Amino acid sequence: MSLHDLEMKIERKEAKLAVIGLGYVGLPVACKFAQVGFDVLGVEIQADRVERINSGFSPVQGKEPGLAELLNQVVSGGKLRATTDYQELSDRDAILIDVETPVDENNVPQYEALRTALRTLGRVMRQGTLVIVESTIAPGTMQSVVLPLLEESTGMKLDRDFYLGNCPERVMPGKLLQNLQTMSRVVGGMTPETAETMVALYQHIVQAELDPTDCITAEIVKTVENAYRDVQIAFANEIALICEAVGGDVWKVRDLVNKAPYRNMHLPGAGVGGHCIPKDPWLLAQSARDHGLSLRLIPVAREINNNMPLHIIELLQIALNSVDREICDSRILVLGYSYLEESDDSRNSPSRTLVKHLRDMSVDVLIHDPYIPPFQEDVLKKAKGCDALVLMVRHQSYYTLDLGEVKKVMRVPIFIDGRGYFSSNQAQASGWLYFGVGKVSGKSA
Ligand code: SAJ
Repeated sequence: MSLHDLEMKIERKEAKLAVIGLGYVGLPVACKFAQVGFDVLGVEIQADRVERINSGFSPVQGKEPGLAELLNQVVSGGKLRATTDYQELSDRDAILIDVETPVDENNVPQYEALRTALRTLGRVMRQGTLVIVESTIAPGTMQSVVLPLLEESTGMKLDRDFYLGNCPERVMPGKLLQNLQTMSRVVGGMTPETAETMVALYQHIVQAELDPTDCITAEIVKTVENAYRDVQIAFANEIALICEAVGGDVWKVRDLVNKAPYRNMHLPGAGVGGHCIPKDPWLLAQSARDHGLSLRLIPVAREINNNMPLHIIELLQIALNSVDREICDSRILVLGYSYLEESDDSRNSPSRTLVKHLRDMSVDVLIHDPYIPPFQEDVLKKAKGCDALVLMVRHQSYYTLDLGEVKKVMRVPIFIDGRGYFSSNQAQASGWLYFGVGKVSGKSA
């Protein structure tokens, strides 16, 4: 099929679509295309997820407004079906790939899932198919990994027998469907004509700007937008450390700095978690390394942010020593285990790092998190006999805590504030020994 014929089928919503990888990105996009009337096949290796989806239930945990209802609607309407069998891809016209692209402990990108998906797809893909990689990949990966693998596994030639593009996603847990519809997207095609056909596809579900470009630009934009955020957060964290040292309050400083035009100082805090921000800067750095360029700013920003959970431990040690207690003899309650407020997603969360290090120091650590089942028991109960509360995530429910009541059950009323939870005068009035990231520490409240 020619690209023009494919574009006509897409415009008439007659094109048969597939999404490989039904995770937090693939599932919402499969549902959205099904909702507007496309026949969508979801291919997923986890049989239990396939079964759950075909029963009309969303496997995505956490608060995702509208997703469960939409999934049930499109599955029962026969527009979305999930399978583990790649063979079923043989009648598909356009195939989106949304598999994980993690980095290993040395921050080297791991493309096993992507390679497997491409090889398996290549064995069954028919002539004239459009393949779109939505996963976040290091700049240059489309040319150096995706294209060769597809040509090798299909025996076909790009732009003669199949078409290829890269359209990175911009979703955020808690707003998956909303972001999908309202965020602009970079649409990278291996040729301008392919990019235009991709725009014709995405405009069925995206109500924001679609920016056609080439693949290398799409790959760079995606990794840069997250590296930008990581560097900005690292800057805020370094200013927090300066404020602690010289006696300032970083939250007050940040508010006033951001009154200056063109300033946007991010939020300092207990660290940077999730599956995007800690990873994507390394994808960018890998491409630079592949071209003999060793970066400085981006890796240092990663180091600063990765160090923040350890800085929380430093604050804890200062606080405990100020009341002649040793950290190894203490009991600590960590408030918040997910990587982000109002989420149950704890991937790469700063709290994971904090808890591991504290337990390695023989500290007795308890965890509370309103969204993560093992940790949902009442804070007042968990705080009993503790020597410190460490706030790591700004879950809304922590604002309703009666800290006066909590203080009564503590052995020592130390509050380590990792997220600017208290304003300074609140700390003074509430009777806690308060130490906060970016604040003058040790003020007995
Ligand atoms: N964080 C800070 N300071 C900040 C902002 C975030 O310490 O100023 C921490 C958070 O506590 C969290 C981590 O960084 O641990 C990541 O937070 P995030 O708000 O960036 O949330 P993510 O990881 O879900 O980021 C995603 C990204 N979206 C995509 O990759 C498509 C990111 O580019 C978006 O900016 C972000 O969602 C968003 O806010 O939409």
